This record gives sequence, C-alpha cells and structure tokens, in this order.
Amino acid sequence: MTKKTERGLCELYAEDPERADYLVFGRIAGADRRGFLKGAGLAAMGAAVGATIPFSANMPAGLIPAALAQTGDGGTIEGKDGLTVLNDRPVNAETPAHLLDDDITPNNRHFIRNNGQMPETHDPAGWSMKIDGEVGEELELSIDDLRNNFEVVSYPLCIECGGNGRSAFNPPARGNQWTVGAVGNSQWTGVRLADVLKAAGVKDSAVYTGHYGADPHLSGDPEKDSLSRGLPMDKAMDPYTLIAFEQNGGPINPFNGAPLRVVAPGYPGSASQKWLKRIWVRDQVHDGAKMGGMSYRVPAYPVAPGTDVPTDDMVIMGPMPIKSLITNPVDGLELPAGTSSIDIRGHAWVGEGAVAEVEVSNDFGKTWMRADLQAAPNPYAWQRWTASVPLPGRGYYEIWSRATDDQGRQQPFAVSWNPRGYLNNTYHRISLTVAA
Ligand SMILES: Nc1nc2c(c(=O)[nH]1)N[C@H]1C(S)=C(S)[C@@H](COP(=O)(O)O)O[C@H]1N2
Ligand SMILES: [Mo]
Repeated sequence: MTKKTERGLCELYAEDPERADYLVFGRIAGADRRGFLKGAGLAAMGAAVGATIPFSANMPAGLIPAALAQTGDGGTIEGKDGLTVLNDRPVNAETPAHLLDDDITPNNRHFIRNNGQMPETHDPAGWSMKIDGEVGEELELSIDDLRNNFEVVSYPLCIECGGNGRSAFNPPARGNQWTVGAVGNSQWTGVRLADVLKAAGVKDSAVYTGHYGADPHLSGDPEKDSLSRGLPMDKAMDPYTLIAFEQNGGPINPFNGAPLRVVAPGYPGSASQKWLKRIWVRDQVHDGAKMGGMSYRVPAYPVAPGTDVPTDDMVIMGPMPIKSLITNPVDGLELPAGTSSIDIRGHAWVGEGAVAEVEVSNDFGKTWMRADLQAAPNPYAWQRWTASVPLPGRGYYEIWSRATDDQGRQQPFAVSWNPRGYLNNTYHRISLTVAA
C-alpha cells in the first residue's frame, strides 16, 4: 500500500537491513556505513538520534540506532523539542497541540514536512536564488542582495500543511498520518516576493510561479525534484508572501528551510518552498513535481468516502480553511476533585479573510460558549482566544473548539473526505477528567 519511501525506519530495517541502510544513509553519504559514515549521512543519523555520534565509525552496517529502535516513534530530532516523528525518511514530525501554545512558534517547535532528503548545506554565505521565465530581466540574488536591495519586513505568519488532520480520514488516506500539529506560526523576516518579481519585471504573460529547492530527491536521482510547487500570480504578489531568511529573529531552523525559503501563508504549506534556489515565472500553471495527479489536489466536487476519483476531476488546493486549536490544557489532563471550571486557550486562523468567532463546548457540542478572540497582529497570523469553561461535577469531559470566518464558513464536525486526506478542518477536541 504505502510506498517504500514513505515507510518508517523500523519497518525498513526489519525487512532488509542492508538495503535499508543503503536507502537511509548510503545515498546521502555517498558511501555505505562500513566505517564510512560521514558528512551529510552522519548529520542525518545524528539528527535522528538527537546527538552527535563520537564512535560513528564503529557502527556496523544495518544497526538501527538504539535511540530509534527503543522508542519506535523515530526518536527525537536535533534542534527540535517534543515533536512527534511520523516518518524518518523523509523527515516528518508534528508538534503536539499543547506545545503550540506560544503566540509565536519557536524554531524548536515548528513542525517539519520534508518530501526529500535534507540539502547538504544551510550556509547563507554563497547561497543564491534565481528568478527566470516570464520576466524582463533574469536575476541571480544572494541573501545580501535580497536584504540590501529590497524592503525587509517581518510578520508572524501561519504555515499549515495541506495534509494536517489526515489521520482522521476513514477510509484512511495514504501519506503522513498528521493529527493536528502540522501547523506553526513563527515570526518570518524577509522580503516580499512581489517586490522581487517586480524588480525582475514580470511580463503580462506570467500566470504562475514555479519554486525549486536544494533538497535532493529521496532516490538520489539528480534529475528528479523532491517537490516543486508554485503560486497563482495574485497570491505570489500578495504583500504577505515572502522570501524569508530569518525565523524568529535568527537563522531559520535547518529543517524549516535554512537559509532561504518562501513563506506563502494561507496557502497549503507545500507552496512555501524551503531551501529556495529558483523561482521560475511560468506562462501556464506550474507543472513541477507534485503539482499534478493526486498530489495536493482535491476533487472538484464533494465525494462519498472511499470514492475512486479520476485524476482529471482533481483540482489544485487554494487557501486553507478556517481552523482552531486548543493549546492549553494538554489533552487528557486529570483535574483534582472539586474543580468546577477551567481556563481554556488556543489559536484560530484562516487561509483567506479573517477569523470572526471562536466557540467552545463542554457538552459534546450541544451548547456553545463564545470565546474571547484577540485581534490578529496582521493577516495570516493565528489569533489567540481564551474561554472559561464550567465543569459541573466529576467525570470525563471533552472540550471542543470551533471557529467561524468572516464569510460565515464554520469548522465542521465531520471530515469532508477526499482521496489524499487534505484540508481536514474539523473541530479540535481534547479530553479532561475531574477526579471523584
Ligand atoms: N524544498 C522543499 N520545500 C518544501 C517541502 C519540501 O519537501 N521541499 N515541503 C513543503 C510542505 S508539503 C510543507 S507543509 C512545508 C512545511 O514547512 P516546514 O517543514 O518548515 O514546517 O514546506 C514545504 N516546502
Ligand atoms: Mo505539506
């Protein structure tokens, strides 16, 4: 069912340790592990176990690092803290909801969605990107060129993976089984993509952007791209669509695209190309890797769960839908006997327009209470909400949250099914118990 490349480490190793070793490290390191684990291969393993490995040269081929084997969840990732690893190759990790409580998501809590291998370098010195295609003048720009020649702007901006919430699909959808944590709201600093496009002189024939990054394809085939998606011109020209070189006032986390990435907030995360090397301005809808077929596309009309939808009936996803998250308390909290209410808080966001209202329920959606909703600092940033919820007596409660946008579109209770499990914006639900 699942593609080999999307499987976890333990499964790969159980089947054929030699081959697994080659797949996991060989292509990256350019050598097998018999005493030759070094460079990017060593870095990848170090990242997977969460530490450098002084005696790496002694590791026999086929040995699963104990840190990974023990946990069974792929272990921890260097520079990230408390994330749940869904896949180790490519690296995919989500943030538990209660660790997304900050207004601004710190680097170590921002989720990771990789389609390919990690690039060899994240060094800003010597990094450059190209703008070509439907432009008057092709540009090759270093990070200093971007900093010095364009207005630098900085905003908290929400990036959410189009597949966030996929684990709730039934029948299940292939791919990473994200629960709710493939979303983050870091402070991104960079230049407006629009300004750079204008400097290059976008022609009237421009229809779409095509983005390219430095991450090698999983197969190691240099002819293949891991992912190359883009934006319709109006979204590319949106003043909040950035080419970013800082995350939270410092270097971008290597897993989040250092040293340069697109941040196209509001659109599915796949439009926010990491490790950015090139923007190709197209005279047609971009047809790069994972633009077609079933990737990042949904049926043009609602379908019954399990429907086999023809590829021709699939359309590219637009802005992300209205959504909310409860970030405090943690799911499953047990409260002391006699607790009669609890303060709840979280965030709400929407891919276009604004969040109009957030409501919470303590009775499985029979009644709803309006939460206090803070104003957004800028478009495409998530918004803080708070509520005090009564807990009338001992027992098990679920707290549900649902947001409504300024067009009256509200989070639904049930998943609107589609073949690849995108755009799930159902209520967020946590459980609480008040002790007897
Ligand atoms: N070069 C490159 N950019 C990429 C990806 C990728 O695999 N390669 N994944 C995309 C997807 S699907 C998402 S959801 C976001 C995730 O960003 P993050 O890993 O910084 O959270 O990056 C996007 N940009
Ligand atoms: Mo994504």
